[in-house]
Amino acid sequence: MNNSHSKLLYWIASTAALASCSGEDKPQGPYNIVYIMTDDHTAQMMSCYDRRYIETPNLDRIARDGVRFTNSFVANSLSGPSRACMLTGKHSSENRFFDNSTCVFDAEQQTFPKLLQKAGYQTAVVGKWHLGSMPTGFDYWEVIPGQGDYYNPRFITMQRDTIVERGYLTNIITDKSLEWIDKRDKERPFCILIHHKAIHRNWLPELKYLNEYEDKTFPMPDTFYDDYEGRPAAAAQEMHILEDMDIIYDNKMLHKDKQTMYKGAYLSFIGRLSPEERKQYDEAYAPIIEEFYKKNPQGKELAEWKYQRYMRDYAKVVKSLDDNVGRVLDYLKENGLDKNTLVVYTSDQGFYMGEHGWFDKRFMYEESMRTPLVMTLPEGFDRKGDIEEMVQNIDYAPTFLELAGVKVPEDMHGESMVPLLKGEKPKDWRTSLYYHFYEYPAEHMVKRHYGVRTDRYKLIHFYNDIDVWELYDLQQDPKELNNLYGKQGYEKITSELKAELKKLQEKYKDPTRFSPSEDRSEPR
Ligand code: SGN
Ligand code: CA
Repeated sequence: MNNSHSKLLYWIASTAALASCSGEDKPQGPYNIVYIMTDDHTAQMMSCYDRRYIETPNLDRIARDGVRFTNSFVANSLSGPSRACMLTGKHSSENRFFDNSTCVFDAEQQTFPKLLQKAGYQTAVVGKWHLGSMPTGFDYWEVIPGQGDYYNPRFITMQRDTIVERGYLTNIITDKSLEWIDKRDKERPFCILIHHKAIHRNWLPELKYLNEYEDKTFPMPDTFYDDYEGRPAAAAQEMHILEDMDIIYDNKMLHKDKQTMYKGAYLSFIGRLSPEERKQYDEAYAPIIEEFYKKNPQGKELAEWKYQRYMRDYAKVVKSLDDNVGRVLDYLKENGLDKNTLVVYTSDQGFYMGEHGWFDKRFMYEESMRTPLVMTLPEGFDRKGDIEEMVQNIDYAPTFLELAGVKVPEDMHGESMVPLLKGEKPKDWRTSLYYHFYEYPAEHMVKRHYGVRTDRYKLIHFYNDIDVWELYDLQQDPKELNNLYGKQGYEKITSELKAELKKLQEKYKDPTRFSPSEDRSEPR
């Protein structure tokens, strides 16, 4: 597209944005979009959502100055699928990216960055991509290969070169993002996706924070010793802190005489450090390693010890992330961009911080179906505080398009959140959410399942090599311990939820039906 053509389209887009937000002193476009997404950062580890564990002052700034969504969810709790939902505004059934292990994102399909670009926006993505194919729809991109590296990380450039940068990944992603914003064409609006690897496994901290949180003892979640009664799919997972967390790879208890499944991977990750950096790293963990092997805890004592180590390392990685979000907010303010920019902070899904005894995600249960979502709004959008309506990651695409004054394509599944940001209470806002997880058999062994969630109930069907339904009353049992499916008194609500589920599967063109024999959802 030549420059004058793109400027014309941009003018049309901004005029439409103004018209759609008409009224005195009401929002004035064009708006920039800064979308910050982390990996596996759960709301329990953000102080604006949960005061039990750590402080995240910069993330809290976003919520304090803007809005906090209290019911934000994903459609398929896994990295690639979540990213595909976000880019396309469609469920996995229609964007065809079902799981991390077998799918490649069809880069030819419609995405919101492509539509923004057509409307004259400058678009960029920096950081984790994780979709198999290379990014399309961006004027600039620089992404990490696969899951990437925390230390002295590799990046793939637009010229398809793999380069190595020195430093800690979270800082470098922010540096590159701010550099691009700084150098952009200041005549046109922009949209940047800042995609962090933090807080993904195996939680390797920035060297300056190696000793952070070492004197802190985190409270245990009440469901830590869950026995999974009445929930065979929950019992079958392999994401248990005591049983599945690797003492070397995850908990960093490196020992020359000890072998574990992931020891090699761990050595290659920390092998990226320079000799001086490695010395600093080893010195931080040495006394902990020594004490651990001397004490040699077992059973319950080992489970609780692993939990504390996990919480501390995760918290350290969040600390660098929080600093870097602060850098972005400061930059926008110092450059006068805070007034016309929507800043979004979210994660590709939630995560277990010991609830049910687990780490990882995948399940449709609350901790992993939920994802944090806070935003600061451009001037004129006076909404403040909590937004309680149920939103899902398929809603970002229509939201950003409406904000840019671009018509939302009819085949998108999501709903624009713009009315919510304007403070409206739309009467016809959705009352149920659809969810479908496919990656099985695979790492962590969470069985395939789909389901429906309303504000009060959740109905889940685990299928494939199992045929189990679960029903929860989220008001009576928010921790989802008591499976009510098939229990007397719940027949009516069960059939209502099944009817709703069927409706959603038809709406989102997901061919899965209720019995595994009729299951035609095989993605491959
Ligand atoms: C890696 C991790 C898993 C994690 C998946 C998916 N293992 O395979 O623990 O569930 O990523 O995570 S690791 O040994 O490589 O750390 S996702 O967020 O990218 O979907
Ligand atoms: Ca993730």
